[in-house]
Amino acid sequence: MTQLVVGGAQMGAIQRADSRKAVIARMIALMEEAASRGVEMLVYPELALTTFFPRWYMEDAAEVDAWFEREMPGPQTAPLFEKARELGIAMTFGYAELTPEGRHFNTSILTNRKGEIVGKYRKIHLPGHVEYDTERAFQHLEKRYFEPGDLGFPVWRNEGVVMGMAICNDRRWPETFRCLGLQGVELVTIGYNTPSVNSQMSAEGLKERLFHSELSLQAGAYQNATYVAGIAKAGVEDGHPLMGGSIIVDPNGFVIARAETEEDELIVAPCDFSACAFGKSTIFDFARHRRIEHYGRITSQAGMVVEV
Ligand code: CDT
Repeated sequence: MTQLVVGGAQMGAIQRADSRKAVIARMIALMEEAASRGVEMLVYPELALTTFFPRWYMEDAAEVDAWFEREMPGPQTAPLFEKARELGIAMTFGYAELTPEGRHFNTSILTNRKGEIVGKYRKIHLPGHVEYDTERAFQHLEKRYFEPGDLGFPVWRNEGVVMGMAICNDRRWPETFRCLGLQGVELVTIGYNTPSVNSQMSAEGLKERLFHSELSLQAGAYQNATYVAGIAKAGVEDGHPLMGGSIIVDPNGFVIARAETEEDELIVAPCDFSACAFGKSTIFDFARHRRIEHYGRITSQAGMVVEV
């Protein structure tokens, strides 16, 4: 029976002018608070080291690459790893990854309690668009700056728990959770940067966006009998609001910890991973109940086809 105290380190706004050093200092402060509250596994948001730069249209490759990390840990992030090692806290956080081959990914890594990287995930469901879109209230250029992840949806046994990662928009896709669920996942970590309003439909505001996020995270947890930690970068970044709403969800789909602010805020939940076994062996015993002979469309067809 494995138990871990899971923490969610929601982060408030990071302005375009903020340095990596200042951001890492905030992450370390959250980690120290987490240690004081007994946290053993700490989840930070997507693109945790910088502002959500895909809202800015850029043409200059050097300007774009300045938002990316060429090594992990690198000189700027090493203090975070050292602190994690010192405190014995496993962690996951997101960052923009530039590979030695010049490839760009929206990435998250997972470490153990010794500060060693044990897993890497590259975001698969990239939202947004490639070119400047005059029809939108603001830009969301993830498809311009990143290529879709090439690592699939792996899991790792980390500190005795089967863990998997997803990033932001991935949480809206049941395929994400099911790919992890089919590998016995017990903790799905998901960092996000979600604008508080829809750039293409002003009627969809904060209330609706928070609802959609919770709906997706709770459904993913329940339908795969797994804990889920969905952790925001929130607050107003250079005039652009990002929603909070970080939650930790149990394998029955209930929210067991919730952030109340749009600032740097720690949420904590003791998790007993033996609680995943009941759902996995009964209503969501995939081996007994899935009917894969009828699921061909899921992998053979991307877009909707109306034939009637
Ligand atoms: N970062 C990220 O993936 N954000 C998206 C915004 C969707 S609207 C383009 C999200 O799913 O929250």
